[in-house]
Amino acid sequence: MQSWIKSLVVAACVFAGPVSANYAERPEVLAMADRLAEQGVDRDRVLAVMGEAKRLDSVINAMNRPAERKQWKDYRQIFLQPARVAAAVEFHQTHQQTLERAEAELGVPVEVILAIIGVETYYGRNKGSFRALDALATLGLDYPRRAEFFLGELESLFLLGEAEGLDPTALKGSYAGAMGYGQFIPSSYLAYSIDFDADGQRDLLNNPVDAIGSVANYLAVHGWSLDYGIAAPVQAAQQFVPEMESRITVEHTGKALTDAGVTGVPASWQALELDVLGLHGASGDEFWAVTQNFYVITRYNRSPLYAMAVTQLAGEIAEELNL
Ligand SMILES: [Ca+2]
Repeated sequence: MQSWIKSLVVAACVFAGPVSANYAERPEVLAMADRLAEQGVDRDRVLAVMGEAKRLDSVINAMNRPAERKQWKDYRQIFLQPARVAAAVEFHQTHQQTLERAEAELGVPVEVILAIIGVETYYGRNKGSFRALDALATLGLDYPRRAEFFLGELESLFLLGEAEGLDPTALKGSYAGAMGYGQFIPSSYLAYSIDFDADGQRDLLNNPVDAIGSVANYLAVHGWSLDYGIAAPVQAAQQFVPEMESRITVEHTGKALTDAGVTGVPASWQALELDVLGLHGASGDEFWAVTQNFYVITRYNRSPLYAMAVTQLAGEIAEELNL
């Protein structure tokens, strides 16, 4: 009798106890494996790979202290450095023809492509050393705040492996599962990467030609326009900034801003949809009129500080290269 009760208690602990350390046994993963099987990915292989996935506390710690929590005056110093501009010039020397082809075919300026790759990975120097599988499993299964998003990315990692013949256990990236020169998360890799050297594979991890084309394609698909710039400094615009260093929308015309007393809006931007971004700069608060192109950069990374770092790095690169 006693042993019968004991085994019942043991069984209850097994079923109601802490969630399994083996990711392959988690109900979310079993459901994911079912969904992937419907899309042609081998279910047993998915579960075998998930059995190898490791929870990484370093990934959770990194998620809890992103650089975007800095103010602009500190954030910009990370990216707006002469060494990064010099690295852009060097990358341009190697890939000038590809960059110019991307601008011609996809309509995104050379310096903007360079700035994105420079901010993301310092021209491939910091592509990330986490296994994407471990990072995405950790965030999808042990980081409740963003679990739904990252479980979706984990699923996309398997679809990517299937589509491109890549081994999901071999792909490396950032703590958030972003991969390659341009740091594409799996769903973006699937949706927006292109085979820019036409060798039959979309390789953003080791092929800078595909990476350049894919960064340009991402911005192009999200609405980049060569008809206007990105940002211009303005004055007397405080009333249009309800929150400093906050997300932007593009909903005021340049004319409306000008009519309301904002100065510095370029004459050619009067009919465009714009927003005003307020930043805590090194010399005090600064205000910028920003176009749809700025908004497009925030589709790459939601932070307006990120988008401004890309914008200003692009400006410095263009100056250095006489673009
Ligand atoms: Ca290729």
